[in-house]
Amino acid sequence: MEGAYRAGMVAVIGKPNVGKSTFVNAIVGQKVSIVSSKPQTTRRRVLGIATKASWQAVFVDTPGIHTAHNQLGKALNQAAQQSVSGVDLVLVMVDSSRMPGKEDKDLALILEQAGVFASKTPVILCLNKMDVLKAANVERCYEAYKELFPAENLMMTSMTRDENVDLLVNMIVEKLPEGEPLYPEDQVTDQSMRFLAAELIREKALNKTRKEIPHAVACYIENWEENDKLARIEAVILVERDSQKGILIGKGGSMLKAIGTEARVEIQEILEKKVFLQVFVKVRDSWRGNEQILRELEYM
Ligand SMILES: Nc1nc2c(ncn2[C@@H]2O[C@H](COP(=O)(O)OP(=O)(O)OP(=O)(O)O)[C@@H](O)[C@H]2O)c(=O)[nH]1
Ligand SMILES: [Mg+2]
Repeated sequence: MEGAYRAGMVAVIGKPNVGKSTFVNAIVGQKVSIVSSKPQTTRRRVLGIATKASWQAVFVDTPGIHTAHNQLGKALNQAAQQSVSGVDLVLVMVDSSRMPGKEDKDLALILEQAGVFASKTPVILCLNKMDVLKAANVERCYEAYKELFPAENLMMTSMTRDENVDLLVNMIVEKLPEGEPLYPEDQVTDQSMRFLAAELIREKALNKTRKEIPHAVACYIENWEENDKLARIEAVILVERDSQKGILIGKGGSMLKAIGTEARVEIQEILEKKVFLQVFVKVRDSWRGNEQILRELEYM
């Protein structure tokens, strides 16, 4: 006999760059939230919906919690903190390849203040990136994180090597409440195709740039025309300085072309039709400190 159907909301929370979005995409089976090696990749709450024969888990991917230096950073932290309330389970993810530092301690405090460990909502601590954790440090690291985040359930994983991810999923599913699916079975996210397309362009830009540039990049869709056979999309990459614009455009436009080509291929796959994508670069001084622009970008 099969058990009852389980369905629930799971907040995925942690510092930037620990692998939260990588996990959510892996479970959903599709890229719903962009991933990069740069911290603060995720900039708003993104739902990733995984539906199976006997359960549905609605993951709330969140921006990494960090020490905020501007309006954008504050908005990111706020979006993440708000997402721990009203869920059925909280998954706290850490980077197990490093010993906990100040940002981990700050995060632990934030979660404690939000009542995460004291509430009835189950908490799972996921120690990710075990593939880069030195064998000699395993025990020390494990104990240090366990002490900092007093979760009743622990799992060490490697998302990139697909190690223990299935065990983590089992652990999650058995804690979900019994109930009907919350979303239609073919829905994988709450993000619009427009937003996802802009995010994919930003992802390519993040992966090709270094230092301060990834943080200074935003992306939005300026125009979108679509029929049965094709989509014509005009997108804008926003930066804060002329020098950043120069880097994003590249020699003879080569960088922008590469970003556009890579993004177009992925957008085409999702839309299942031909895509004409034009990307422009615009400079808006200090947009990260500008509430109006943050709202227009839907980061607030
Ligand atoms: N070595 C290793 N790298 C990983 C693992 N999981 C994720 N990564 C990498 O870590 C980087 C960050 O991954 P993301 O999924 O974007 O991290 P995030 O926690 O969503 O980051 P923010 O959105 O900035 O909060 C990417 O380069 C991933 O490929 C893992 O298990 N091992
Ligand atoms: Mg992310």
